Amino acid sequence: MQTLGQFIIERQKEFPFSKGHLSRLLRDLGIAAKIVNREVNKAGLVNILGETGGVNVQGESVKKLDVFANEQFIAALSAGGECCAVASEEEDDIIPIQSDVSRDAKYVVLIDPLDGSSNIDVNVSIGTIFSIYRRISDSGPGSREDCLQAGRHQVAAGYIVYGSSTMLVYTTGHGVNGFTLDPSIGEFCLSHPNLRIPEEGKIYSINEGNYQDFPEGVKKYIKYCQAQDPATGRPYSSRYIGSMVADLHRNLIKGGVFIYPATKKSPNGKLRLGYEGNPMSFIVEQAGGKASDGYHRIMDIRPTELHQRVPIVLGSTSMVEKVEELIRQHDPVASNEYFIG
Ligand code: P6P
Repeated sequence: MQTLGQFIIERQKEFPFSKGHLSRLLRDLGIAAKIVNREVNKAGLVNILGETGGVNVQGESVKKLDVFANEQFIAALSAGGECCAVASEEEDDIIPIQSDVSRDAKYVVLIDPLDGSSNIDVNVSIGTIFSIYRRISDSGPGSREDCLQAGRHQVAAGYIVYGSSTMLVYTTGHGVNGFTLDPSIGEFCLSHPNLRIPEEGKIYSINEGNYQDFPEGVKKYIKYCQAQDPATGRPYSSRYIGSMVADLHRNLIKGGVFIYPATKKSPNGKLRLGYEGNPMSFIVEQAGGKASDGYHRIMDIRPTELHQRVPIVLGSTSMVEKVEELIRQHDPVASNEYFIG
């Protein structure tokens, strides 16, 4: 069984000019993930359930584990010496990192430390999502510009899903690999080498409670999924956990499409481009799937704001293309315009 550390070092050879900086950064994230996992697994037993009473930049009530996870990942990245700035869902602005150890840091990390936190108190899977870019600024602490790059410039992306088992899934642009935490040795071990998402799927994931607020094309797609057509395996199954990492991980393994569309109330949807849309798109594309906002490839969108929202359609290619076809047919003009390219 190969551990995450052994795998990272072995794969480092794919980057002939690599000096090991990205490898160390990925290992730093893996260490923080193990610490967060320990607390998530005992959340019901210690006083870290419930809310801090605080509200984060998204205006969402902050759960104590959110705060803990945010602190752990920022601490690991600050101490590791490979990261010059962090942009976190839990922080209004970027966290520049300047210390003796990070003087030559080459990377910035965008992170959702604990996604799906509304599920913490009901014991439903939650997750961490991260996205890594090479800095574009010269030196010193990282800048906002370093953190506002189009998703196609990511050098790595991944997620940790704290579920029936804890898994770390990541890509560096050479395919997707999954590692399962073996608590008996405290190591992430390679369990899902070269993950590929099925071209076809029979699962659609969307919060149908918002149906009345969806664009016409999305409504048509939901009805398409529900139609009786044995030749195409319909009706599909509706599976929606309300935790993006868990929903995406299931669809990555089994095939399916995850949709969080624009709505009348939220013309840019709910999910964030920097630390949800882009990293999950990188993983899905590297696994052979597709990721768009219904009109544009998500990873071609050039961000203008750290916490910018983006509509999301991602998963099995043929399913994403069906959603895009119906959206373009019934909603020919995007309700939002982005900087593309
Ligand atoms: P809704 C969790 O709060 C989250 O950010 C994602 O993990 C999840 O996919 C989505 O929001 C769920 O949103 O509006 O369906 O509850």
